Amino acid sequence: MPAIGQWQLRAAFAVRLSEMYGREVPAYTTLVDVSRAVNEDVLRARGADAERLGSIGRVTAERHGAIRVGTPRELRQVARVFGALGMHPVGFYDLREAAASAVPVVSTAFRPVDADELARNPFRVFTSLLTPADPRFFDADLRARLETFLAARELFPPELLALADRAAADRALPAEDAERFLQLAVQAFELSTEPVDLAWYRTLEKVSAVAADIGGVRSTHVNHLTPRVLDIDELYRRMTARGIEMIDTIQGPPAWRGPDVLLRQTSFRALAEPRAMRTQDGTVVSGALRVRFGEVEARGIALTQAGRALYDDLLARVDEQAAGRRAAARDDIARGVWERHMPVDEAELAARELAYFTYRIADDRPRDGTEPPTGIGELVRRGWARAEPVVYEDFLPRSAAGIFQSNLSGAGTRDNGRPGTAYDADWLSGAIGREVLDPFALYEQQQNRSLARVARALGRTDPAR
Ligand code: OOG
Ligand code: NI
Repeated sequence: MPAIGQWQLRAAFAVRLSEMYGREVPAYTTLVDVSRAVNEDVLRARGADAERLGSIGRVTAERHGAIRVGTPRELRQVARVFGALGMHPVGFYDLREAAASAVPVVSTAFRPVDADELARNPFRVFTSLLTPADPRFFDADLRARLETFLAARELFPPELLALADRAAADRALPAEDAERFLQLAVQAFELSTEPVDLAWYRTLEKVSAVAADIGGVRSTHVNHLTPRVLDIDELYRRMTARGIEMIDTIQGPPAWRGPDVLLRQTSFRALAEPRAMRTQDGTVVSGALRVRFGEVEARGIALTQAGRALYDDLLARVDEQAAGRRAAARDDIARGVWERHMPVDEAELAARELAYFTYRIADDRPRDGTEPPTGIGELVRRGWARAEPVVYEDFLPRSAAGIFQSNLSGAGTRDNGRPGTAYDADWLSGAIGREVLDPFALYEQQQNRSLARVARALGRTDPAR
């Protein structure tokens, strides 16, 4: 029997997770259907241009999931499961700081990192780790109870982890083992039918709905699964027309006439889901919890550090001008700010080194013996090389916090008078036991490699820039 390679495992896992989640949250299936319809319409209307940030095949299959775990030990196990699928931790997000309400987690995203792996299947999972040691949210007593509860549960069966380690070591699994691995992996993220201890859940919920969702139950589950859409404004209109109540904004950059950068996301709150609950006297009753949601996203061009600083600065200006105004007014304000300060085309983004591109030598470059110019900008302008935008593969802390908050049942409580526990990418690397990669470094490397290839093709030793 042929072995199943890592990217095939990743693609199969994404499909099966999607089927499972569609059974659990039917509105997700609607979202996927509407996304697909919008993508087909955009492709028809814009032709090849619609595929500038990824082939329609990639975009249609593209999903990100979100999961939440309680301890570094659980996170290390998650890393083994995703490592089997060729996904590595990239980026550090501190949602405790990005959110005004109580979102006591720090996060990373597991994703493929090589361009060809991303092209094959870009499946990624935003993964959050609870921070019981942060005294702004948990007092010493609650922290101790929470840590004891978490230490006693098992999210991933040993058989799954053993198969994951084999897949990572061999970069593949024999077909039969692959089947077993996929079954166990999907199962690990299903909503459990085990009764929820109601008193314990409510205790945590008072502090934070996210804390209850993570530490109030003895298993984990997919929190949401997000399809990618080529026109998120149109998607928003169509979902609203179907009577699905969306949150009142699209997070991230505004819709405008210039290039799409980074990430735009929006969501709706899923319906309450039936969950068995154990009351204080031990009886099991049927209850309902409303913690999961549906999210959709449109991806744009990856920004450099300078581009990101510009983005953050523009957002701050929009905040200032939009303070106290309605959400609709904010969109107009944001568009105005973008018009004044954001480059209106890719060429300017590249020239000012605000965004990442990959370059390749043009097939139809001049062949009449003329000497090519120096500098990648000139090479592109005079038809010697082509620039293709690098897609943003990561997340935005502020949008993530916004999505978290807009879908919480209550703000929870936080005591900002106490100093928070400091965490950063290094700490998270230690907790996972693998390096949390820097997204900027990954994009930069991709761009630099392409520049080196152009230089080589022109018989030069220096990279083209
Ligand atoms: C994760 C929220 C962040 C995104 O797309 O920004 C996220 C969560 O709710 O667990 O998924
Ligand atoms: Ni998400």
